[in-house]
Amino acid sequence: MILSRDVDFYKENGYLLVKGVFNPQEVEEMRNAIDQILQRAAKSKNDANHTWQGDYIPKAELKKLVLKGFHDVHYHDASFTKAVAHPNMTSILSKLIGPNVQLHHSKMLVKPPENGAAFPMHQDEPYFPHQNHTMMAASVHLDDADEENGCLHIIPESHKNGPMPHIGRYFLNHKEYPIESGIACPAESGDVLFFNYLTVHGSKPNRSDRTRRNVLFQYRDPADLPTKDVHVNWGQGLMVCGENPLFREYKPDHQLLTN
Ligand SMILES: O=C(O)CCC(=O)C(=O)O
Repeated sequence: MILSRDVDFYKENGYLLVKGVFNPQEVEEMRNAIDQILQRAAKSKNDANHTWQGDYIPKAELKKLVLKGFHDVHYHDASFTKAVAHPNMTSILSKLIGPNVQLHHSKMLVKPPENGAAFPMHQDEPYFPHQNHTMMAASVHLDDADEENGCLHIIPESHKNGPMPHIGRYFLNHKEYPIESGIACPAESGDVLFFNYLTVHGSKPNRSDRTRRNVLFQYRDPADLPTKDVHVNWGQGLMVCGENPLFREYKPDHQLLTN
C-alpha cells in the first residue's frame, strides 16, 4: 500500500497519512461497534468523560468539553481485531516498523459535535517510554476530519527532538506549543494517520455539528522493550507481523484498566 518514498517521508517527518486503508463497509462495521460500546457504557457505571484536564484551555471552556474514550476496543468487538491485523495495515506497518510488529494497545476517541474534547500538544512517549522508540500510533479515521471537527495537528520532524519535557508528564507547555503550532492533518473516513510516539501532536475541540470518531492503535517492534513498567494492560502483545523473538524473555505484568 505504500512506496519507499512514503517510508522516507515517515522517517523524515515522523508521520504519514495513508488514504483508503479501510473500505466503507469496514468503516461502517467499526462505527456500529463504537455505537454499541457507547450504548453498553451508558447502561453501566463506566460512562465517564475522558477529556484531558489542564490549563491548556480556559477553565469555563474545558468544563464543557466531552471525550468518549475506551481502551482495549479489540476486546469489545471483533471488527477492531480485524482492523488491528488488516492486511493493508500489516503491509504498511512492516515497512514502517520492520518485519516484526506487535500491538501495544488500542483505544477509541469519540469527539461529540459542538463540544468534543481537545488534546493539548504532546508526545506519546512519556506515557509508555521504550528503548528504541519504534512505537507508533495508527489513528484510524471513521469520519471525515477537518479543522472544524477537531482533526489531528502534527509538528513535522518533531520526533527528531527525542523525548521532550512535558508538564507533569502529560503535555507540552501550551504557550510554547499551542495546537496551531502543528499543521492540520485533515483526513477522510477510512484513512489512517501513522505517527511516531515522539512526534508532537494534538487536536482542537470539535466545534462542528458532526461527530469525530477515531480508533487509535499503538504498535511497536516486540524487541523494543519498555523502560518503565507503565501502561501495561491485558489488550497488549498481539503479534500482527512476523515473530516475537522475546516471547520467553519478556512478559508484561498485566493489570486491568478500568475504562
Ligand atoms: O485523536 C486525537 O485527536 C488526539 C489523540 C491523542 O493525541 C492521543 O490519544 O494521544
